[in-house]
Order: sequence, then C-alpha cells, then structure tokens
Amino acid sequence: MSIRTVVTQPFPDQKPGTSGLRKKVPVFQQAHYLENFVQSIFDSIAAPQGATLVVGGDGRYYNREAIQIILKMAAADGFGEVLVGRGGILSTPAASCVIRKFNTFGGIILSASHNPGGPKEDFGIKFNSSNGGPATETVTDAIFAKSKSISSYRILDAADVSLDELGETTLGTMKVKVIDPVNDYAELMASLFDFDAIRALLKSGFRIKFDAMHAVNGPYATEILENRLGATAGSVMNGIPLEDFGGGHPDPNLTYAHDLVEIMYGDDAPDFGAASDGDGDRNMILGKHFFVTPSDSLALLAANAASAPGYKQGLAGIARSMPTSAAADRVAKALNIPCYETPTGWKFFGNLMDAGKVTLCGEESFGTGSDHVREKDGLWAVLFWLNILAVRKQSVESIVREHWTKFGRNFYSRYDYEGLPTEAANGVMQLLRESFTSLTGTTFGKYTIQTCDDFSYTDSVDGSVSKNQGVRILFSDGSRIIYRLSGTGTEGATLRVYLEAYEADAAQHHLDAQDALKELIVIALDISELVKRTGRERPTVIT
Ligand code: VG1
Ligand code: CO
Repeated sequence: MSIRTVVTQPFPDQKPGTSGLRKKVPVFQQAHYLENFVQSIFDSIAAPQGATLVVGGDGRYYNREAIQIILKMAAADGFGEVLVGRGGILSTPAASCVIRKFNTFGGIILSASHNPGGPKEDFGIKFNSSNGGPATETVTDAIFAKSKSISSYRILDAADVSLDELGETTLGTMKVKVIDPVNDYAELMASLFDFDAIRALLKSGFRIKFDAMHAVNGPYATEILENRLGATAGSVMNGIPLEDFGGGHPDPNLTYAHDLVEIMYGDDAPDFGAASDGDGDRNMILGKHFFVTPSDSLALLAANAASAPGYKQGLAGIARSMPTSAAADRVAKALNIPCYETPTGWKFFGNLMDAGKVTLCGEESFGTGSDHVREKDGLWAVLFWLNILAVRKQSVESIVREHWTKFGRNFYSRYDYEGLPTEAANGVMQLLRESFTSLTGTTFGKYTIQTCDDFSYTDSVDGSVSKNQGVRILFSDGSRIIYRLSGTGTEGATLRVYLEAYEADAAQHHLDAQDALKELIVIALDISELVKRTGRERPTVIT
C-alpha cells in the first residue's frame, strides 16, 4: 500500500456555511471535489501524528463512498486511528458524544441534515473539534482559505474497508475501529435522565409516537425508547434509515413531518409525539392536538430542568440564537442566570459551553441541546420532555399553557422563501439595510420601530467578531422582525423572515400564532418589498 499524491486545482465554492459544506451529490462526485475539501480540513487542523479521528454520517446517499475516501486520506495524513460508526452511521449528536468520550482529536460528520437525500439531492461534510462541537469560524475560514490554494492531496492506495462488522482492521498503519453507533450515546442519555420514571410513565398507558423520518435516529430511537424504556413496539415510526429518506424531506416541522402530524391531530391521538431530522440533531415536540414551538420548548426545558437528574444541580446559563424567541430570556431572568444571544448556528454555542457559562442552548429551527455534547440533540430533547412529563404528570398542552400564564407568551413564526434568485434575495436585504434610518421611529398601527440593525456578535470567550448575522427590526414593545439569508441551502437563496410578538395577557394566549402576528407579517412584507422583489406571494414553508 502506498501513499499517492494527486495533483489538483482549487474549486472556488468550498466555503462552509452555517453547518459545514453542503452541495448537491453530483457536485461532490466531481473528481477531486471531496478530496480537496478533506485535505483542506487536514491542512487547517494540523493534527499531531497518530491522532484519533471520528467519522460517521446520517446514512444518506454517498455516505459510504465518502467515508472510504476520508479513511484513505486520514491514513495518508498520519492519523493513528479512526472510530467509525457501523455502516458509516453516526447521528450528529452521537458523533459529538463519541468525540468527547474517547478524547479524540475531532471528527468528520457527513450530513446535509434536514435537506433531502439521493443521487441528485444534498450531501454535506463538516469538521468537529475535540470538544465535540462544530469547528469555530476561525477554523472554517482557514479551511476555506486552504481550499482556494490547494494544489495536491494525499490518499492511500488501498482496498475499501468493511464497515458492517464491529471490530478493528487496519488501513496502512492506521487502525480503523468500527463501533456500535448507538451504545455510547444511549449510555450518555441514561446518565442524564430518570429512565425508571420514564419507564413507569410508559407502562402506565401514556402513549408516544416518534417519527424518525427514515433518517439516522431510527436505530437510536428504537433502542432507547422501545428496547430500554419499554415503549410499545411501533412507537417509533419510519425507523429504518434510507439513503433517500424514503423520498421525503427529513425536516421535523408541521409541513414535512405530515405523517406524524396527522396522527397527533387525529382521533385517538397518542399523548406525546416527536420527530427528528436527517442527522438526528433537530426535534419537533407535539402533544395531543398540540404543537410546541421550538422557542417555547427551550424555555420550558429550562424552567423544568430540575426534573431531570442530569440538571438537578441547576443551570449555569442559557444561550439562544438571535432569531429564536425571547421566551428563554424570561426563564433565565426568573432563575437569575445569564442568557446569551448568539448568531444562528450551533458553532457559536461551543465556546460558551466550554467556558461553563451556559448549560442549555437552543434555536428556533427545532434545535435544543445542552453541554452533554456540543451539538443540538433531537432525541435528548425528546427524553428531556418525557422526563418532565413523568414528573409533572400533566399533558403537554397544560404544561405549556401554565408556562405561558406564568411567563407570558412569545408568539412566534418563521416564513421561509426557498430557492429565490440570489439577486432578488440580496436586493431585499440591501433595501432593508439602506432603510435603517428612515424606518427608525416609524409607527405602523400599534407598532413603533425603535431600532434597526444588522446583528453583530462578539464572542465573550475568544473575542472573535461575527458581522452581518441578520437584519433586526426591533419594536418598542419588544416585538421583532428578523430577516436572514440561509447558510445551509444548495439552490439559489433562501430568505427567512422571523416574527415575534410578546403577549403578557393570558386572555390572549389561546390565539393562533398566525392571527396574533397578522399585523407584524403585513409590516414585514411591506418594508422589505418582498413580494414585488421576489415575485413570491407566499412563503414555501411556515413554521
Ligand atoms: C439552519 C437553521 C439553523 C441551524 C442550521 C443547521 O441554518 O436556521 O438554526 O443551526 O440550519 O442545522 P440556515 O443558515 O439555513 O438558517 V442542521 O440540523 O441543518 O445541521
Ligand atoms: Co440536522
């Protein structure tokens, strides 16, 4: 077996987005494309000789091929050992767990998360550091810089490694250890939550439905919910991971998780429903005929954290991404702990967690997590909810309504306009930025704009600054409209409009979010000229 140095040329488009590099599969299949990016990672992270790497993905189309290339390149780059999930499978939170548990140098995670999979669909790759979290912007910027000047990469000439049996093999001088993808993660969950209490709840006739959406969490949910916690067989639906997610869109929201939504809003609905995404880091929580917004879910977990053994000692602080509603801020205030506001993307939470400043983190995009790993964690959120339900012995709906009565309700919605022509989307953002001065102080009905800005974040741990993280229109009563361009899409531009209005009056809490936000939506469309500039009358998805 010999190491081959292959001459290559840079691709101009390898800038990692919100969560790594995501492109269509045919883009990744171009000669040298994946190899260039992997070599750029290796050159940027400068792992010591003999270091250990974790590799795994969400099982989507091209996962196996990509892993074989990465293994051979890791062997050529001097890594001593790679831990890889059986079948090439590791959910994103499980990869984070394994990176941390075995004190490895880091890991490469293959996923395009909630985006569809298949020969013409999406694929993705990202590097996570030794803390188990997505590389910081300093590292991703370095990777991008390398990718623009790369002239060769190294790869071991060797046969493919079998990934389907547990155990150890070698690739050149490098060890390849195929590990059970579920075990380490399941043990971590058992150390955080009261499995006995959840088992008793499930035994008492409390019914649950978990939709794995034919994505990576199927085996995790089946093992933990059904095998270890005793949920009745069939509580996990769509539990077999498929390379194309069964043709679906593995995005756990009311639009794409429609099978589950039908069950949870149907006659004889179970007491609790949940879904997770392609790589298992997102979650959607439902009660009987009831939807919990992710922003509320974060606030609720924080307010009820003491129910779970892993969080009994209290929370150091909470962090939420900027567009996420301020519901968690109110809980933080009541608990007398700090609440941090970061740009979108889990990579911004890592430093805060490493420094012990925050315990819980969340995003409006169906992501919640804690310092048990350094990724958001779908099944963790489900288990946290079940633990709370086991302790409080109330329905999901009544727990949420009580929460609103105590803290007030942050009505919240996000409008996504997907696949827009890039110039039109940029035009909307540009117009808004140019209107800051004229908008400030303007009144629309009951709303007056107090300030407008482009969100900029200074990391309180390493002092790094991230600019242009979303346009904020802030109203005098605390309501907000945010505009942001997505950093995970692979086609044209996706414009997200986030709407939030706070309501203290419990008599108004029964309102539908779309009704409560009606006026703000009109303002959002009006001041951005969105319909005129994009030609879109309606958003692609409303969450
Ligand atoms: C989206 C979400 C963001 C999330 C990111 C990665 O990013 O809005 O909150 O962190 O996806 O999640 P963007 O840039 O498209 O808005 V995942 O589950 O796709 O790794
Ligand atoms: Co995801």
